[in-house]
Amino acid sequence: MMERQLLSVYFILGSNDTEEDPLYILEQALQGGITLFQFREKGSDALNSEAKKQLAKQMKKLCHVYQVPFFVNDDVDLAVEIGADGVHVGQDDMPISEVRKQVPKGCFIGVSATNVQEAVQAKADGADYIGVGPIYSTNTKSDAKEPIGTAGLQAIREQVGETPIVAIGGIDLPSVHAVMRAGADGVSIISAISRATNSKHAAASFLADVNDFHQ
Ligand code: TZP
Ligand code: MG
Repeated sequence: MMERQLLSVYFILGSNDTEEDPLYILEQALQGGITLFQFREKGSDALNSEAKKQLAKQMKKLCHVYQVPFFVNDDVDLAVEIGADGVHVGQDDMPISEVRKQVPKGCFIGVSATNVQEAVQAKADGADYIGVGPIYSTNTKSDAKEPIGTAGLQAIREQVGETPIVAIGGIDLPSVHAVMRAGADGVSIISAISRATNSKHAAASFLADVNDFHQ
């Protein structure tokens, strides 16, 4: 498991999630106070091999300047190669037992879940945290499942006990309180930070709203 405070504002970014330089957007988000970062490089014109690795290494370095953990989505080999702090896998990616064999001790493993069954299985398999969603509809993930709403999130929370949960999918500032009330430990966000007019301000606002709830 992981310290649940790290999930408070879990920012995800790939080069297709912004019109700007992704490193600039990441630094803005770090200055605003994100608590964890995941590099998720997706889409038809996503970076590959060396270019992807170079961007990942720069992002990791930047995160560590701000003492924020750096995670990689899907690509376990990349995560191992560049020494990421964690890796996040979906239901169609490498099974967690296999991921555990490949990553060094202490590397966090997160798993996505859309329903109670997947979440209970992820917990049984030893996930350090579960990414639950999509909570709301989103344009960011082309193959996103049907939104489960806060009721779906609450049902999962009731079945997984203390396992850390971060909620994902269509989350904006006004939805933070509902998501936290339903049992999330934090919010995972792409577009509401990456495409904000001011990403630093957006990240800071999410942090303030999540912290409000923690108190
Ligand atoms: N997994 C479920 S929804 C989603 C992912 C990666 C996209 C979240 O992006 P946004 O822009 O915060 O809705
Ligand atoms: Mg995946």
